[in-house]
Amino acid sequence: MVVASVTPERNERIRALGIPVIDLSWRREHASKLIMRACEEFGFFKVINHGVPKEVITRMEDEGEEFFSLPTHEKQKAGPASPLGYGSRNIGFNGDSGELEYLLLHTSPVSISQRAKIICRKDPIKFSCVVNEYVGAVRQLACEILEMLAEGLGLGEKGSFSRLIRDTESDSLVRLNHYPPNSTTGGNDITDALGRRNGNKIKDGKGGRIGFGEHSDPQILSLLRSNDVDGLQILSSDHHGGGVWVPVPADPAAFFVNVGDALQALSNGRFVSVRHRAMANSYSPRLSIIFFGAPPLHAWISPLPEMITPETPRRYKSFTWAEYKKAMYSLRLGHNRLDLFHAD
Ligand code: GA4
Repeated sequence: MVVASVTPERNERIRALGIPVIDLSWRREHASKLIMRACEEFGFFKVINHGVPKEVITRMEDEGEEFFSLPTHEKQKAGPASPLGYGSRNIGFNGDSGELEYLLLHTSPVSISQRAKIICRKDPIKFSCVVNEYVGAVRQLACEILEMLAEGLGLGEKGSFSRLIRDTESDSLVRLNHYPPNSTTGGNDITDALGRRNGNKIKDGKGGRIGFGEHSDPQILSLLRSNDVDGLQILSSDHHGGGVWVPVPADPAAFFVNVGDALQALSNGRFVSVRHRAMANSYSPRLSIIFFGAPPLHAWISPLPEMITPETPRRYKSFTWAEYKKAMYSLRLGHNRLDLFHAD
């Protein structure tokens, strides 16, 4: 397995200094330099003063909370996720599962308004407006970050990455994940909010329960925001070539940004797609909302010519986003799928 730019130093730094925090009100060149560094070293950082209005976030969170508080039979009308719609425990199509329920939506306004009729019978128009507004604001933030990365790389075209997710045919998704608190009752005959029977949980080897298993995001850039409940962890390498899970403390006022597989390929491995997971929390419900910025299905993902040099020869083949999606849906969640696209 080839792990791009993963060094012991990277792990040391993240443990000593914590998760990189970028304040978008800083001078652009300064913020841009730090974003570049975070994407090269960890593929992960946190942004504050990001410009997404608080009310836009609150309205989206309220819609999510309202949906997940519906009776199970009502939520199930919006499922099963195939892959879009309401899902409970099952992730993808190859036997992965987690301790969560979720709503997975395509971000095209047409798709949102069609889904809204099933997800929110009470007021589908309001639901569509809230989701469109959230997606618009977060997509804009993602584009700004991608433009800073293009500038940082010295690319002639600052829209080299962002144009892919600004495209009206972009295959971007938005996901609402609800991790209910675990039943605190002992014994094996208790069924909790997800219909789980005690004893049937995936553990991390240290007694922690995994809510959503280890994986990298396939898209270009993901922007995650959660309520004040911890759970997110990112994988960082240790001195022995193994991995160390670094917990990411919740911060409802921030967005957590991670590089996806497609950006690793476009940057010829300069930016790294971070592996991450979510732990299940025993005490409080966790609600996270993730925007996955993706290219159109027909778009070619190919290392940018500027990124191919005698010192850094081409690392990935060219592939379309549709081809990559086909591969990802045929594989397990934790698969290092980008390895299948290495240049010979
Ligand atoms: C991981 C990132 C996103 O949540 C997601 C997931 C998708 C799904 O839940 O349908 C996948 C997973 C994710 C990667 C491998 C495949 C597809 C589940 C799975 C086992 C929506 C995405 O785009 O890829």
